[in-house]
Amino acid sequence: MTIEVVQADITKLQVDAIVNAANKSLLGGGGVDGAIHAAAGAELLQKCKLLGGCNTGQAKLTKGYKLPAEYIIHTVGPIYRFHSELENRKLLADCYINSLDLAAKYNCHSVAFSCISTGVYGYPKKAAAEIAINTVKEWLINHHSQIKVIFCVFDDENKTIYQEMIK
Ligand code: AR6
Repeated sequence: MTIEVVQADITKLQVDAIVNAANKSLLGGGGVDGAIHAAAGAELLQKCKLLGGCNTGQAKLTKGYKLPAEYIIHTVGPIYRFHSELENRKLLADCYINSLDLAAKYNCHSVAFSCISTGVYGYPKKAAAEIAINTVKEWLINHHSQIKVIFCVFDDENKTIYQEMIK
């Protein structure tokens, strides 16, 4: 199993797929979503307009357009204050599961995840990292998968948390 932590701007990563922390409209926004739309170019938004949005916990795939990554997997994390603890955990885990299902379907060998819901959506970072790491590990084992997973951390707080937990 290959799991790595990399501190980077996810739009710069040369991987088969990057996972975007989108919102239900899939029409862009701030944070990592804004960075991805800016770097991928206007064609991404044109395509996203045809996708009909995406429910929380689900995922949809587009090409990477101007990005070095071949694909973008757009997933919608839970807005922390909107849900019970149990729902939050389930919805965030679903983001990782559904994204990996799509990555496998498109024969991706490497996938980089942003720290879904840990920015504007307010998910406590430690709790989110625990779910991200455990869900990914379990998925890789259950699917006997060789996909290389990169947790792309941006802020120093997530970097410290992930590096501690991955050890
Ligand atoms: N590369 C990698 N990670 C990044 C980058 C980047 N270029 N920029 C920010 N992050 P957020 P959310 C990290 O707020 O909480 C958007 O407006 C950031 O440090 O982007 O799921 C969407 O349209 C944080 O750890 O996503 C939605 O409306 C992580 O990305 C809403 O925000 C996620 O922070 C989604 O909120």
